[in-house]
Amino acid sequence: MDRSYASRLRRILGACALSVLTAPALAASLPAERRSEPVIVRGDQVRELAATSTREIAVFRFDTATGWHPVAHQVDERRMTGLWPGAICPEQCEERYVFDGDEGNGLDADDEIVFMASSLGDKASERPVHTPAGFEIEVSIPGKRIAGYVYVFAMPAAGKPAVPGAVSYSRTVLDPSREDTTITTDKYRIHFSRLWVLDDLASLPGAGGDGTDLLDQWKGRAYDRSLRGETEDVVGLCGGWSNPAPHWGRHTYLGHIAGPVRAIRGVQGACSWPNLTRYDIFYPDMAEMTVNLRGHGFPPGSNGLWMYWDYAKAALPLTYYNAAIRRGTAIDGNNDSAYPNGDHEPASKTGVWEQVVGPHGGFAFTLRQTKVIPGPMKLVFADDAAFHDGTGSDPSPSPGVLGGHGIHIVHIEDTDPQTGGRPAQAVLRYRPLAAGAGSMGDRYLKVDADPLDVKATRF
Ligand SMILES: [Ca+2]
Ligand SMILES: [Ca+2]
Ligand SMILES: [Ca+2]
Ligand SMILES: [Ca+2]
Repeated sequence: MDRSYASRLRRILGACALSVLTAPALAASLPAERRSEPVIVRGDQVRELAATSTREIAVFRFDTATGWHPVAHQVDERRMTGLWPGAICPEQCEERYVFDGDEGNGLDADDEIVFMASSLGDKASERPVHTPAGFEIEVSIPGKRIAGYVYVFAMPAAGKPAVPGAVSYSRTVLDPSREDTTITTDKYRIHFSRLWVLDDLASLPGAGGDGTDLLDQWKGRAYDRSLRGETEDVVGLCGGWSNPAPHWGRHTYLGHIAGPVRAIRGVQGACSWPNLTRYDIFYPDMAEMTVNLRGHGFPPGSNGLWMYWDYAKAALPLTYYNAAIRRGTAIDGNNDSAYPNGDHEPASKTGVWEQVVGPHGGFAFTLRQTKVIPGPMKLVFADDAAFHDGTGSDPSPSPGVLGGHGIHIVHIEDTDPQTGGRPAQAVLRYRPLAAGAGSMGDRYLKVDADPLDVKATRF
């Protein structure tokens, strides 16, 4: 595309730039839990744009009253990547985000154009003047007639209007095992102090919280919840600080992407599971952790794996809810006789929700098995200030567990393709809640299990 086209387009669109933050009418009629959903258009849905530079992909919405408006979006490239040296694709590979800049082939089949459902606008009848053919993206709630639209065109990067970002990702490496990484949107704040250690979780005023750190630390365990097991502190080093166990030692920060609508962080390896990958994606209203479980089995009797959240004493009072305890149980460091320390309901293969909320705000959690985990999984809970699980610092001076909720994979078959296993995948989403929020878990789980339909047609 030539320069005169770029300048014409800038003139046409320039007047719209100020209205970027105005909520479009149709998106406003979506339920709140739908407005905060990401919409992902894969490259193979817009084939005629193949090989277009990702910088030249532009997304607009049309408003019947006010015309065309640019939409905050980003294009994240992905490529098939071997899980270990010499791996043969596709069985021994995964579609991985390109963290090192440019894939070098423009938009291709597995790349993702992403924007938020809150950006959806009206249906347009014709393209903006001078704009070559692109795509109409129709987004609808499954089973409902309501639909919203955006339009994707190729245009010179110089002609694209700037749209402010909504996610900040800042990472400083302190030493080989420690980092100082903060993710902030106007709705929440998250902090990582190690590859696997998430130790700050706050609902911010944009979501109706007050910014208090609700969390002591997220806990990830193998074999035992106590220090006898491997903890999230050392999972990136396997065998402890002095024994990085080179044959197990592929624990790698794959990199990150920080764009206007999402930040993505990739990690590979967790102790004796070098082929596991974890991707954390941070959207303006929601964080999403995808774990591709690939590792040796944990046989019956091995005690399996745990992942749970442990809260901060300074954030109390908090109340914990799930589908089995809808009235909630107080998090106060004393086990509720009706919901004692240990394993509880089996975690449904189709998805579970949990929620923690108090006067400082809270979070709703959903967990789905997107590739079924070959082994029994239960909800686990511990609200026991005297139960020492070995990591974290709260309640001080002797760290116990406050409202520790999450999952226990009691045992699991081999999931490592390097040894013939079939990989499993779990997706955890967590969303900030307002102080004193009512139960949102059911609604969010429905949204996650039944995402928006995305249809692309030539326009
Ligand atoms: Ca690609
Ligand atoms: Ca590409
Ligand atoms: Ca903390
Ligand atoms: Ca604790």
